[in-house]
Amino acid sequence: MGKMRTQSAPWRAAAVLASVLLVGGVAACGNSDTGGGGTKDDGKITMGFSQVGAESGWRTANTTSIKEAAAEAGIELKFDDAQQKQENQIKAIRNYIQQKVDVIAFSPVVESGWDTVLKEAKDADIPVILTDRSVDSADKSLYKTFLGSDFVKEGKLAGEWLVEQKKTASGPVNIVELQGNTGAAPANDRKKGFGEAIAANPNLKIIASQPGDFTRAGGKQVMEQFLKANPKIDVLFAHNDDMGLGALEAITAAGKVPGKDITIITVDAVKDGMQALADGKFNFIAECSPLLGPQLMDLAKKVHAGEEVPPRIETEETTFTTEQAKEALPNRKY
Ligand code: GZL
Repeated sequence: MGKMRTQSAPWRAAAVLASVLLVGGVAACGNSDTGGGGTKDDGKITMGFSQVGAESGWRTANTTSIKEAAAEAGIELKFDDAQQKQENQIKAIRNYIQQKVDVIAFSPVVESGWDTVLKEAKDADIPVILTDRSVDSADKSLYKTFLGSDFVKEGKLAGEWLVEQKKTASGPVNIVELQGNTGAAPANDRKKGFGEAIAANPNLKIIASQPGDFTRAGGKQVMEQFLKANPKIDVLFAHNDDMGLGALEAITAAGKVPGKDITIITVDAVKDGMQALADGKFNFIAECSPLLGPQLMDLAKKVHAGEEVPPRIETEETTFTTEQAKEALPNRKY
């Protein structure tokens, strides 16, 4: 500790004034966007949000919905894009805990490996809301609620449509499957729902299934491999539109007609996917709504106020055929 020097009266008054201003300044800074967090003096809620990434049209629409809804709700949003890496999400959540935000919300890129950081948020008395994707934590007290879709149902609807379409098939119907990123709830659950549904018709066989990471590039690359390795492919089931759109390029390059030589079923129903469906390049889409922002902000306010909320809130969704896509396209919000 440096030697403390006494000061004359005028200097001492100036030093006191300076220290008061400094403390006031730091306090003001502490509530700014750079840190400090917590409910702002004006009672504004601060939310820390960790997003999976920007891998698909669905994700882009989801991010837009969250940012617009936060602004609309007057919620201070701290937003992080994890580039599809769990370690980046864990880092972001720890930053939000340090900043003492009022609420943490995130879309877990994979189902497992969250208990430790969620326990840290719970110990810091910061409520957590899961949105879009869930986690496999046995301890349900680690988060307040889950807001999103029933991915098993989406896969089931896709499979049931195919069973109906192929009910008169006399021989094997070869299916290839483009999965979402390994370990992701939508990948695990869509695969489960689809597989259970097509079991109704033993002619329907999944001959190849690989992750395409929910991206167009991934869908194209894996579909190229499928086409090289399998001379007879009758159906593609892609866990999202973007992988299906990437696969279209590979199918066309292989001299096959998408939607005719190969039946294509996807999930999401984002605009580009709906256009492909309307054009007959896709044959069926199970919708998965990204427009979770307004509900998320309502939940954040309730959770912050200490109100009870349901443990799981599922979004309303439907399915589309080519004709239905033509009708729906003009009014699609995403
Ligand atoms: C589903 C969401 C999935 C979308 C993909 O809720 O997690 O991730 O289906 C997105 O398009 O990449």
